[in-house]
Amino acid sequence: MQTVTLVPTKPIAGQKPGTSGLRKKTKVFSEPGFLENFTQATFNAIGDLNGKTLVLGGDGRFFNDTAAQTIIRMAAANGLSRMVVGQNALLSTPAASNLIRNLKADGGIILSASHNPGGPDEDFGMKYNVANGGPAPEAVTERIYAQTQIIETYRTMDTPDIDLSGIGDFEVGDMAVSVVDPIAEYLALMRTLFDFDAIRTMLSDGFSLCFDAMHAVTGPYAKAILVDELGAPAHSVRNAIPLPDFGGGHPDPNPVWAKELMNLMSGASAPDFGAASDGDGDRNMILGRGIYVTPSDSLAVLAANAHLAPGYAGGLAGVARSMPTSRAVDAVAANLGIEAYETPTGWKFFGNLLDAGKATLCGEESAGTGSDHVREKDGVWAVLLWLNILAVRKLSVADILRDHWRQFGRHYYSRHDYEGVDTDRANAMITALRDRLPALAGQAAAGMVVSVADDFCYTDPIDGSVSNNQGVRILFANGSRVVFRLSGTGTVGATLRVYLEHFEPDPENHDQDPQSALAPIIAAADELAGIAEYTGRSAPDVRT
Ligand code: G16
Repeated sequence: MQTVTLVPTKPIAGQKPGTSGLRKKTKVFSEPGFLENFTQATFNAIGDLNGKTLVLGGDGRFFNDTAAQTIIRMAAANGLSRMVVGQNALLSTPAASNLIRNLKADGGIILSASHNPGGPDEDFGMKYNVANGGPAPEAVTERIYAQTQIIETYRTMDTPDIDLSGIGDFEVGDMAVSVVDPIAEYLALMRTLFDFDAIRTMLSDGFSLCFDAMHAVTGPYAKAILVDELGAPAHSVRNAIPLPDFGGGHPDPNPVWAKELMNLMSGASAPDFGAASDGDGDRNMILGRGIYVTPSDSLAVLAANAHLAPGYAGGLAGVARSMPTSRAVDAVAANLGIEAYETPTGWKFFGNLLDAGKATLCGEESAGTGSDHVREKDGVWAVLLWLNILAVRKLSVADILRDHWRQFGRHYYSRHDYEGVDTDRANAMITALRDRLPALAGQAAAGMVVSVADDFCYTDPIDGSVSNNQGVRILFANGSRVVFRLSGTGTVGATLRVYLEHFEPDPENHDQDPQSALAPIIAAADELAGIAEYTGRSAPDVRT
């Protein structure tokens, strides 16, 4: 029996979990005591670990393996009964969610800073998921944060690293450790949801695809599913080996960071379908030959067509989207006669709706779509649902999208990001907007008239919890909308997000460039909020 060591420590500043766990520069996370303090605070917040099972895995970024070994030791020293770890300390976020649910585990720790870059000079992160497989709700993250403020010691033990490179069972102190295949159970779940035969036939009939794993965690999943299981040629999966620095890029599936795929899809040799996923495999980007599908449109198309996949053949109970996500899915819900829920940004807000069976499909403008099959958004799942729909409808991505707009109208949409803005200036801008909310109604800006302006406040329909200040939204008289919000996932300064939306019912006007279609709203947004003045920037860093 190894001895437990109690290491004296003190609270470390900056350990407040954000939208999706705690994200910091790797240098900060790997400072002596930092990871240990946050891990101990998490264990303290969970309470007695005796008799409990936790899942552990990460997206393979730099420090992933070292951090996993530290957490395993600390879990044993804290009296955890069983830890189930993905081989090589890898687990995509949705696969971790699935494993927690299948094992009826008490929760899980996922090591990832999602789509943020990785490496010694980049980002690291850690999030705690609860027993339903979803991100910890605010009450739990607050409890973890409270523990970081009063911590005096952390518990560990002097044990050698365990071999995570193969599958097997180990003991660390009195704790049982199982190292498991990170893909098998996830693949089994996907088989129950989708018509793999139909997809296989489509692929063998010559349908071509390119999945860009961006050197991140979905590489092994995409190879196992798309190539080995469904028969796509091996070259269909690119950048498939997870690298600690993601090959130097941002593993963020959007037109800026997945430029290589964008170029391929707009070129002469474009395959029929293109997709990418992020660092930890919960985000997705969908492309057709010569066409980019916005995440908001993707959610709407999936909602309108999900019944074509076996897992959703019974129809949808309801849909949910984060508030800044375009209202395209609302139009589908109205048509289907089902409820459309509007939640704050952050997947955790969908958890109660999914658990209560009120929503089947959920999505966010930030490239996340998912369903009640797990309690996280799921990049590979979104790709498979698209493929299933394409296999049944036998239309191109572009035709499916145009057909959708003809039926429901087109919600032109774009998000403008201003990154690394001075935090005080960004806060000042939002505060000034908030202060002027009542006065904004009726005001004209750049030829647009404001009809309603408010700061989004959400009351959870299941547990009644209230979340205030979730984003300033301004609705114009012509139905267009702009939302202002500060990101909860950045690690440097503040990131201002400006979400722009314009509804166009007339099919004659469905072929505009989104930035042109949105130009009046972009101008009005700047005039109303003083973006240039507060940020000192004349243009956004990223337009999605
Ligand atoms: C996380 C959450 C998402 C949320 C996103 C928002 O994504 O899981 O639900 O939409 O953050 O990010 P921000 O606050 O920067 O707008 P991920 O993929 O980073 O885990």
